[in-house]
Amino acid sequence: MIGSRLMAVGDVHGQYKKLKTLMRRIKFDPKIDRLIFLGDLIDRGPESLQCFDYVMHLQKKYPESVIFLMGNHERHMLDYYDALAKTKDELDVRLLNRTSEWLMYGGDKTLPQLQQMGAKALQNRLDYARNLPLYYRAGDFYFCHAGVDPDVPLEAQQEKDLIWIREKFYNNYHGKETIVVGHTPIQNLQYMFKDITWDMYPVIRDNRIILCDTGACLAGGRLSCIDVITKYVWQA
Ligand SMILES: [Mn+2]
Repeated sequence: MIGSRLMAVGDVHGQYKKLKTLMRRIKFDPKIDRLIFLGDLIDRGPESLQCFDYVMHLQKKYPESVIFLMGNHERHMLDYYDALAKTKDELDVRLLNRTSEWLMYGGDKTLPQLQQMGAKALQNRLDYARNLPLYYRAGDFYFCHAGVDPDVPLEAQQEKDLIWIREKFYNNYHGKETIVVGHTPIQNLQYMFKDITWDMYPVIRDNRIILCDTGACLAGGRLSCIDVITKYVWQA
């Protein structure tokens, strides 16, 4: 289709103003475009719930053209509430640790917002989050939050890798599909890889990886959207 775009948006992390500005700049047309949010709408930023709700509503309105992928922060939120629902005897160490981890890694910004909601509204959000897809495929493009295990075929990827993996994927992926991810801000990646300089733009690697998290929640960071076909970038 002429003029149609296949766009990915990096980690938003509660930056609602940037999200709204970005959406104005993209001029998303649900009739011809596809818009994939790579996960981590919540945590760290002040308006996590607004970001989550905005994308949830957009996705429900245009289920064919808007995709909201699970990030490790959405999973963290779900683990927190799963742990709360268990009795002390049922609680295993993993879930228990996840509750404190979530608050440490930015959930402390999201939790007060969720606590102010009615039980039904909260349940609504959690049910929606629980059903978020882990990946989205379009032709030779594969979108997920963090990356894939390079030793495993795309069809057999596990959730823990799709939402958590870092170095093993960046260093060893050599598949034929282009993998489009968020997860690690490019500000941090430049410490891992000498050949990456953070110039505020998404990074396209030689081994067919497109990194879209430009640290919207960090000082000087931006929220980025890239059309993976033309490589055109919009930012806020
Ligand atoms: Mn993130």
